[in-house]
Amino acid sequence: MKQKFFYLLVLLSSVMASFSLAFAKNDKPIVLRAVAESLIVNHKKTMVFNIIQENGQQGITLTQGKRFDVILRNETTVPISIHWHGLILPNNQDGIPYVTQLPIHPGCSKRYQFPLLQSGTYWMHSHYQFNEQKLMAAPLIINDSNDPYSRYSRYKNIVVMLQDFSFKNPEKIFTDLKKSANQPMPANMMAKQDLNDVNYDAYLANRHTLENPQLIKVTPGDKIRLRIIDASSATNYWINTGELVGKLIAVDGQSIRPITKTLFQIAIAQRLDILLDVPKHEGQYPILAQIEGTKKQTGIILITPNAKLSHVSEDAKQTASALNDAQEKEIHAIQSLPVKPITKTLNYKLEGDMRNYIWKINNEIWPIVKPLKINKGDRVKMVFINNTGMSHPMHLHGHIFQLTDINGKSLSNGPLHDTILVQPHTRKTIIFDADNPGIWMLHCHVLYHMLAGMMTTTNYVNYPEPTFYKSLLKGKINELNNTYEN
Ligand SMILES: [Cu+2]
Repeated sequence: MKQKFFYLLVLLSSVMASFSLAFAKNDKPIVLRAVAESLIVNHKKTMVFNIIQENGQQGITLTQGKRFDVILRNETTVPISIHWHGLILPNNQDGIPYVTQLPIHPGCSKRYQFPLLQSGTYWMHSHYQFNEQKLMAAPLIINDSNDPYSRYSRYKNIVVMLQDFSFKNPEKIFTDLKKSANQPMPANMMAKQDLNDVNYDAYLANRHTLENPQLIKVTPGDKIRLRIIDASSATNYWINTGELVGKLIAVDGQSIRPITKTLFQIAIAQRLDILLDVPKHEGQYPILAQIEGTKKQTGIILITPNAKLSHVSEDAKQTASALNDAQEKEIHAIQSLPVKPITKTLNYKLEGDMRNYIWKINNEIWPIVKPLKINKGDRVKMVFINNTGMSHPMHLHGHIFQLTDINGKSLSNGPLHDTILVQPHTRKTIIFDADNPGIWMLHCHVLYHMLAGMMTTTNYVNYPEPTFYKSLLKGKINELNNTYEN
């Protein structure tokens, strides 16, 4: 009897121990390390940034409905501030220096916690100065157990992160842009659309060029879900799936009515989820990304076990055109925003002063701005009017919006996005519901345009403004230097 009781006790305590272990495991935050590491590009060794877990894995894969619980550690020698791009989250978790938090000092860390409301392909990148150009970015994937194309199914998930790379220091790229903008432009150049500001040394797909591409082993007959992320600082691409016909099923993490073809457009900061069927025979299948307005391309290579690898050139046969609105007109959201009257209209004029390489929104240069305001509960209409000769990938934080109108032509069931490319001399209208109070960044995702002033915030009425944000808007930037999270 006594012995039985003892065994029962042992059993009970072991059950309780395993319960608490399971709990502890569940509760444990994921550590993300912002690090500097070496990378070989064009046969040259260079230092870049990365965001990795303790096991070395780049970025994170999470599950919808679970909590985002991350301890971000700055193991670099520069201040950082990481933004979780495309996520609907509480404003103070958004990772924006001097707006939602202070930068994280080298050697310091900060914990981020919030429920994961979405699923799909997202990413993270530093929002601090030039960090992003030095590759401080990583994938952020959220799986959904109900998604028929998720990792819970027979689909093999392959993330392809596209980045532009220069050996030149990004601060130098920026000052050179300002200098060259001052030079008079030849008359024949004036009329042309301006596509690429920066002449990069390399274009990377998962940190490889096509000269030494990432080879991804696949089996004949495999079903693939590509998750393509344009994590470039200033480059838009044409995605070419080549021999394999792609089925575009989601854009910016939002499901769409599938579109089947081999050529897709991706603008800076956007994501495309594309399904592919690997043929039932051996072969190599390059997935290419060609830079708009050039012949240059990058990409990864899917290869079956017994296929012979043949070299894919970094130069395409033909120059790619500029991205256009054809894909946007073709995409239909699976779930549109519910019909509701507009209660607030905000106009954002995108302007540039090319002579001084200054980029503006409503004639304001960040951070000296007077943000437009919305009320919680508003159905907001935002109109982007691009009066410049360059396209601007406009990103609104903390919300998903629907594209409803291009140049006065309305779209039915237009695509949902967190970032849209506004073409030169084009007007695009988006709508969203103001259901997430905060001070939300609204900016061009071309890093150099953003740093040259093309950034503002859209503020909810009565949302408390942090002291550092108020100082920033007053231009008291010197007071903010050397203030960090602690
Ligand atoms: Cu721009």
